[in-house]
Amino acid sequence: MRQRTILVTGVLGQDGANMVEYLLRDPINHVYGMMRRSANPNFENARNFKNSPNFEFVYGDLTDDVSLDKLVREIQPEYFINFAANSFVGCSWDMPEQVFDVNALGVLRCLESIRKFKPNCRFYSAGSSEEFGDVDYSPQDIRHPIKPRSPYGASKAAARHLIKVYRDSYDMYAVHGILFNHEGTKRGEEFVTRKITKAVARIHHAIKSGSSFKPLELGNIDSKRDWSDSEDFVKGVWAMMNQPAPKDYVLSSGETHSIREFVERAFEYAGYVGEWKGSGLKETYVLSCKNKKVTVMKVNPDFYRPAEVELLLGNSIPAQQEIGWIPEVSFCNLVKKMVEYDIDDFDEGEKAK
Ligand code: NDP
Ligand code: GDR
Repeated sequence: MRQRTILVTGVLGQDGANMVEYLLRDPINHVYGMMRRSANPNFENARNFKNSPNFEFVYGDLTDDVSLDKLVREIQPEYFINFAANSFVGCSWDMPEQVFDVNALGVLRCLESIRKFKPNCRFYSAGSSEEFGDVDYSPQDIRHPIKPRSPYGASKAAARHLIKVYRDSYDMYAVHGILFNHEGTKRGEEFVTRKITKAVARIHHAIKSGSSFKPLELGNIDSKRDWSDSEDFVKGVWAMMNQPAPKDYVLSSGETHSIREFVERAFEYAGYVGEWKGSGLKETYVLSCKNKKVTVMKVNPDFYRPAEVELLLGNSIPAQQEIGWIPEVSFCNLVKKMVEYDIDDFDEGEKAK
């Protein structure tokens, strides 16, 4: 059987791993998963595919054009899906140069490797709703002005311009999907959704065993995000890569919810009813539990950002109508799935966190 060769970067991260799992459902696909060299790589997200005969790990780094040239020259991929990035907005003020090097120049390096060694390879660039920043209108669509609020958002905006330039200049099939927040059971623990569901699991197990626990600490609980499931989104990314001609789309759920609401739903799915007490920096979330009031969340200003994106709400109707992408997992089902997974998966070593 003829095989289709696909290079996926960021393969140990959330989207890269979900994309590989999705692609390997079709035996025509042979997937090379690029990882960067690390002293202690975490293969947790790759456990379902790392031994698949249609999958191979390869080393590469978006900051190293030699490695990218070598991979594209030798593998000759038909598709190059770039999920690798420094993806944490919160730390992008602390290391703006590194974020730009990986997220913007990294995309340039990928485009150059493709231009030189496999010009008909289809390329995906992982754009972000953070490019919209301080938004002008809701819901945000593909025509919304680019107004980033963080070095991360600015780096993704730069990548978006590069994609357009390479598409126009070299007739390359390159797309820059504008994806709103997407989560799941492979989500990194520094992102707010997973931080909450991991804490809910930890607190739930402590309450059950009658032991003490530290409350969850969060920053701005009033910002609003348009959250979806990463497993839904990788299908939309693949659809974007398989159009007759390259065109960028927004993927989003079309609903927006505050962090505060995510906290409420997460404790609710663990079986608790809570209430908000106090305000501002003194605000807490308190559960009624075994006839006692227990504080399970408090505000910590250390988690505030120098500039915040207050509201994101995306319009993915064009993607649904034109490339047939259908989101399947609702906000409530996403929260429920993450909470149940983290409660079941809870390991005693996490008690200390
Ligand atoms: P993750 O942070 O989970 O994964 C990013 C991956 O990139 C990690 O595996 C990381 O490797 C790898 N990486 C980082 N730097 C480099 C480098 N210099 N060279 C090679 N690999 C590198 O992100 P997600 O899976 O959530 O996101 C995928 C992409 O989509 C990212 O580009 C992100 O910015 C973008 N995006 C994500 C959204 C979301 O809500 N999830 C929304 C919109 C855009 P390591 O494991 O070694 O750290
Ligand atoms: P975001 O995701 O910045 O939207 O970027 P994150 O989960 O980090 O923050 C979402 C919102 O929650 C607020 N918040 C906190 N965030 C974190 N991480 N930790 C906290 O303790 C906390 N308390 C409140 C934040 O201020 C923010 O308003 C994600 C990433 O996946 C990007 O790579 C991607 O491009 C965008 O989504 C779309």
